[in-house]
Amino acid sequence: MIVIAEEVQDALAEGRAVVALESTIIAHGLPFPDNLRLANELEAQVRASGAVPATIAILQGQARVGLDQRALERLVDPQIRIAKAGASDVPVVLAKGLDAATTVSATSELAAMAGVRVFATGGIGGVHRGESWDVSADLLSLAKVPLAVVCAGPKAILDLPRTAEALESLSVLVLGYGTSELPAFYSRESGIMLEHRVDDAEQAAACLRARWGLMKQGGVLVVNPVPEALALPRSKVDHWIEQALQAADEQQISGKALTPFLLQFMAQVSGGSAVATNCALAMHNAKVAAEIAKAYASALDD
Ligand code: PSU
Ligand code: MN
Repeated sequence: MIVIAEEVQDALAEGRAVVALESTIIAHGLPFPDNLRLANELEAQVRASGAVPATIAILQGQARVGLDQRALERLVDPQIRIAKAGASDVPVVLAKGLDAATTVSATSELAAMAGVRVFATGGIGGVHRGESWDVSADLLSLAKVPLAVVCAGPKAILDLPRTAEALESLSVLVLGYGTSELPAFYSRESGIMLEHRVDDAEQAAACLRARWGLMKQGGVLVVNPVPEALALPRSKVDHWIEQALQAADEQQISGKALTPFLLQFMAQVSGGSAVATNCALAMHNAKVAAEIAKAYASALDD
């Protein structure tokens, strides 16, 4: 039920750097055709940075680790309207022979199963705002799976203070990458200070080795702020998020549909600048993830 692309298999067998990429950001997080372009550019970025990309999705009941162009095109095909699978949905999608884009939680668990140690995405899910108790399974997978997830922080549409507390309770190691503050996805600042900071890929890789080699602990969240040039001002973002949350409330959007709805609303209300920023931060994360994967792989050689 799991198929690892040959190129990915070879890299893993030879101990070379591999970076997992998720498919929900492609299928549900961004409009067409920006999504397909980003899917290709993320893979190219990982390659240019010296690692092998492994985009993960479930197609016809097979968990695929490493996708070809046809598979990427299937993910974004508006006619298909592919499902969104979190970790707990994966067995059903496999058993029924269905297609699904995988979220951070599902991607993490499949990546780890294949032997991949580093994963790049845009922003992780977390604790939603309000009193709904909508908490992303991303947090639980992070706690459980020995994988480094490189992101630009939890998505700004979330309750960031509660998400930061939940990460701490779950014993997820959060490493600021060149920052001492939790980045807020579209913006570089959140006002939430971090306990731990690293300033390069070698330092990050050393933390991974200590966490997994010695301590046998779970996931690491590497938070990498969006590049300055494309960061959006927090006051603007907050204003758009309030409008997005109000629209979701009026239209009674909840559960799985909520995150895609909010992101789509942000894309529209920002006149596309939220999409440009989302793509830029994901590209930056792919680069940093490849550097960390290389540092981790070469340290294992020593
Ligand atoms: N990061 C992005 N865009 C996205 C997502 C992350 O830049 O669309 C997706 C990820 O797949 C993440 C999911 O796992 O949103 C969270 O959804 P939920 O809140 O329903 O768990
Ligand atoms: Mn949810």
